[in-house]
Amino acid sequence: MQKILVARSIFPDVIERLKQHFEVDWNDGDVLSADELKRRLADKDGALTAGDMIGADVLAAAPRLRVVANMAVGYNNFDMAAFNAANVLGTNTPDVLNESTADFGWALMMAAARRIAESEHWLRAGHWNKWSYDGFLGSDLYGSTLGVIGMGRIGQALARRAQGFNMRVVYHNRSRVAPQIESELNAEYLSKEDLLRRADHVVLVLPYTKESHHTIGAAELALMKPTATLTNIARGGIVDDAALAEALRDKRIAAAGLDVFEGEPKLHPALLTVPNVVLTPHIASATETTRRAMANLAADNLIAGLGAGPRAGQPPNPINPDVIGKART
Ligand code: 8YV
Repeated sequence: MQKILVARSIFPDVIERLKQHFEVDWNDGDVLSADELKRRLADKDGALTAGDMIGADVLAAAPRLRVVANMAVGYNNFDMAAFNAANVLGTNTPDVLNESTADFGWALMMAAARRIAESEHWLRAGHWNKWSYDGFLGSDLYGSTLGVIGMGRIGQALARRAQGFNMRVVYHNRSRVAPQIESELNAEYLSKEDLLRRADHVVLVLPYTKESHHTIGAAELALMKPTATLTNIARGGIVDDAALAEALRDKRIAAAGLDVFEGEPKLHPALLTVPNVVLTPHIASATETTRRAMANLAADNLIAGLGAGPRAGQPPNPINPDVIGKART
């Protein structure tokens, strides 16, 4: 029987599914250190990960490893050049999380714009003793301009919701989306700089790569309106968190909503000192239905990638399909 490592705690029934095909080594505890990950992968044919860093060193320590299934759509934790060099297949879990993640982007954006977390903290601290006309004034979403940076599947799901709020949609992406999608979403393509100048609410939904590192830094924040909000549901590192904390402290933008952080689960300490930011622990895809769908899709990918189950050899979401069928090097 082939051996796999499930590197993270996941739904026990998904582990049971995997056990029908593989000998399963399940890490149901704390996140494995790099050394422990290498040690546990040394005799494995496959792995199921969720954000664990898999680089050339890990692949070298795991000479039998042929498939790594990430329970995430983003796979910046995989060094794909190393995967390709070693003929290791990487897979991800796109689509099943689009709507939940788009819903959450709206929740964060609305919480930031309408100061929901900030006012709740104030209330809980016992400060509320009278209604006041200017208490926690925020900015409107209805009728305003939404700026989406990263118009992929989640960006499009987010933009679609803007129609109910009578918002103009402007977007920036590596390349323009098809004219039909632009007209369906009523979305106008802009340069990043023009988008930042025009949008009332900016949401980041782009993948993290070397190129997208610090897409939003001090220079970009300076272009935004002082009444604008910034929401990051993409990846830590896309925003320069130190620069953002400063901009929030100096009220150069009104508020932010952040679900992801550079170096998470650690946060830049300055973010914890500014009130006008809503902070959540990377939960944009976290609904019962969606996380189950992601876990099962990751399992489907691993099972098929390792040549088992009804789709043997044809995993649904290969990131680097060219390596399928090639001998591990
Ligand atoms: C994951 C995510 O839950 O899919 C992604 O890219 O950011 C989340 O949905 C998280 O990355 C853990 O793998």
